[in-house]
Amino acid sequence: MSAERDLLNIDLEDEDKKHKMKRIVPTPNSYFLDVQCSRCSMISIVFSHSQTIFKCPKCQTVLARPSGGKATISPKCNKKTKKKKKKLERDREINDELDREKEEMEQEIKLLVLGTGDSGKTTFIKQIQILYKEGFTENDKKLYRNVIRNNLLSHAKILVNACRNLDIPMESSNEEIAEEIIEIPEVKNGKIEVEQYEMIQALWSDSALKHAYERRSEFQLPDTADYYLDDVERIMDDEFTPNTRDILNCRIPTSGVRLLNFNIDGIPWRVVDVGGQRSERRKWIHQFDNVTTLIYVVAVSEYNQKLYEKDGINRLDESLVLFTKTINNKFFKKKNCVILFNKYDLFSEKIKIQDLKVCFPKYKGGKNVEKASKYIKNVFYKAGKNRKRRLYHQFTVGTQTSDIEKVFEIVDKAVANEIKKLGGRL
Ligand SMILES: Nc1nc2c(ncn2[C@@H]2O[C@H](COP(=O)(O)OP(=O)(O)OP(=O)(O)O)[C@@H](O)[C@H]2O)c(=O)[nH]1
Ligand SMILES: [Mg+2]
Repeated sequence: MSAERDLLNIDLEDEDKKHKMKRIVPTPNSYFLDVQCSRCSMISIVFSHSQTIFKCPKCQTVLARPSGGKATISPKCNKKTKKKKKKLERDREINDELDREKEEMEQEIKLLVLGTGDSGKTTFIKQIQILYKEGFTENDKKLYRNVIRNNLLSHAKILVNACRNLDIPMESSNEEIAEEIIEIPEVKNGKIEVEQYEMIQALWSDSALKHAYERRSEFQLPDTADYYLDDVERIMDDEFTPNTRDILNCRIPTSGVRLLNFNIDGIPWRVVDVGGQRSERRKWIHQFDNVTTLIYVVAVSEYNQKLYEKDGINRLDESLVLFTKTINNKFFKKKNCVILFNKYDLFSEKIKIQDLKVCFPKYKGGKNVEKASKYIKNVFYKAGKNRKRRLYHQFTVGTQTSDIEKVFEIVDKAVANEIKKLGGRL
């Protein structure tokens, strides 16, 4: 008699169809569950009706105890539902991603650029964009065109107001124009009417505005105002596209934090730009981790100017106080720092007319560029000196690319020294 089925060679697929899935333990209704340890957070699989004490394999905390029926899960040890488990997995993935990013960041050279508002930090970053990246895109240029045209309008308004506040009379024919200019709101798409440009031109050729411009240390006017006011015709042209110099001279106060990644000889660098005005400085702390070298920008030409944010405070004084506080912060106590004594072009012109004594009463070098520069350098070095780090410096004109190229030779030295201090690792 032939067997209907070959019991020695069962067809598993066939067999599967005949039997329903059976519970391993038919009763009671038991299952496995994930339990998170309250001490070390490790998750273990626990049998719901465990008949022995179940301990966390990592830290030996008791996770579950037998109770005759369903095991009792220890208080504070969380049972993980499917939903919670998914969330946990997601959190773990995010954490892994963050760890990976952190590891990458630890392998790159990070420069943090600090300094008071208007000192030239963003200009330094723009120069990196020119030197180590592809410069400015068409989109950047469009954006800057709008900003430059609005800047032009706002410079004219500031000067008109200054004439009024400083009692400098304008030509009578310009009084009416001045009235109109003040009323023009900020333009959205950079489109200023031809008549409005002509009004700006007429006002700028008035000796009153030039006189107010000479007295600009008594009010707030961007340093590059004359650069644009001298070139109204080109800027008003429909075809106007800003060139590199126009963009370097353009002023947009930074709000928040801006990062720029670039490569030098295959090594990744990251430079961090922050806003320097008082209200921006509380955001700085979030950038203090993993800094390789600090770049501190001081506008030396500000020695006779007052702070934009608070009247009565000398800008160079503010920069020195901020430098002292920052460099002695626990994050930077052992970090090398490169100080850029910026706006040297404006400084060397100004010092011929106004003594550095207005800012440093003890200074005795007179209206001498070299002596005044050396004095400022010494004051900053004295504030930042300690045996655990090196200070480097350079007098710069931030808008000149060749100056910033030289700065990078110094930054290179500071970074190399930092890496050496850390035994070759970042
Ligand atoms: N004449 C002259 N102008 C400079 C120099 N460096 C920067 N500027 C100009 O100074 C203005 C301010 O420069 P920014 O780089 O925007 O200053 P910042 O430090 O980033 O300012 P915040 O973003 O407000 O902190 C811009 O109009 C620049 O073109 C310099 O060395 N000489
Ligand atoms: Mg800026």
